[in-house]
Amino acid sequence: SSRRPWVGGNWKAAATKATIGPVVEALNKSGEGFAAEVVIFPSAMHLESTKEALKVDAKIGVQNIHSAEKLGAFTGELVVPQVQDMGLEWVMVGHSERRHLFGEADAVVAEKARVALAAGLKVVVCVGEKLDEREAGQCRAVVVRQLDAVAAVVPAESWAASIVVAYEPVWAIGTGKVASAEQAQEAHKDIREWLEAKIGAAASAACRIVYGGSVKPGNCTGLGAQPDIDGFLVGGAALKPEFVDIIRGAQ
Ligand code: G2H
Repeated sequence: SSRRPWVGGNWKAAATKATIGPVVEALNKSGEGFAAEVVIFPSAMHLESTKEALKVDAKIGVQNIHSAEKLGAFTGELVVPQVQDMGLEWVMVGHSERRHLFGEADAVVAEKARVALAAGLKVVVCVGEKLDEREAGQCRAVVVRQLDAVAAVVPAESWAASIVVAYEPVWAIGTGKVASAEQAQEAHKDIREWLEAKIGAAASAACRIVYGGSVKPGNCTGLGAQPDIDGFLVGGAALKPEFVDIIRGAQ
C-alpha cells in the first residue's frame, strides 16, 4: 500500500537502564534510515535519556497522558504541555493495560486522544477485545465501540494525518499467543471498513493500522504481509536488540 509502515516499541514499566542500553545501541548501530516510521515509548523516567541517546531516525512518545489541557496540580501524571516542552510528538492512549488494569473507560481514552490531537501531537489509539469477548463473537463490536468513542470527540481530519490505530487483542498481549495472520487481518479489515463508513474513504486509505500482541522477529513477516496490517506495536520484543529485525521486517 502507499501507507508508510509504522513500528512502535512499548517499553511499559519493564525497562531499566540495563535493558535500554543494548536496544539503543542496536538501533544506533543499524545506522538506518528505516522504511518504517519508528516510535519508542519509554517510561516517563527514560524519556529524556532515550531521546538523547538515540542517533537514528526514531521518535519518542509517552505511554499515557492525563486529559488536562494545561500544566497544573496533577500529582503523578503527565500533561500535554510537558510532552511538547520535551519536544516529543507522540502519545499513546487506551493501551489495554490502561483500560483493564487501571479502569480507563472508552470516554476517558477518547478525551485523552482529543486533548493530545488538539495540541498538534500524534496519537496511537489502542483497541482490542478480551478473550471472552472474542469467544462471544464480539470482536468487531468491541473495537467499533472503542473507536466510536474516539470519533465522537476528535476532528475527522485527524484519522489520516495524526492517528495510528493499534489493534491489540488482549488475549495475545504478553502471553506469547500471537493472533494468526488471518485473525489479525480480519480485525484490521473491520477497522479499515469502520474508517471508511464512519470517517471516509480517504481516511480509510491513509490511516495506519498496526498489530500488537506478542510480536517477535519470528512471527512479524506473516502478519506484515497482510494487506491491512501496516506495522506493529511491540512490547516485550522491543526490549531486545532484535527489535531492529522487526523494524526492518516492516516494509
Ligand atoms: C501489547 C504489546 C505492546 P507484547 O501490549 O503494546 O506487548 O508485545 O509484550 O505482547
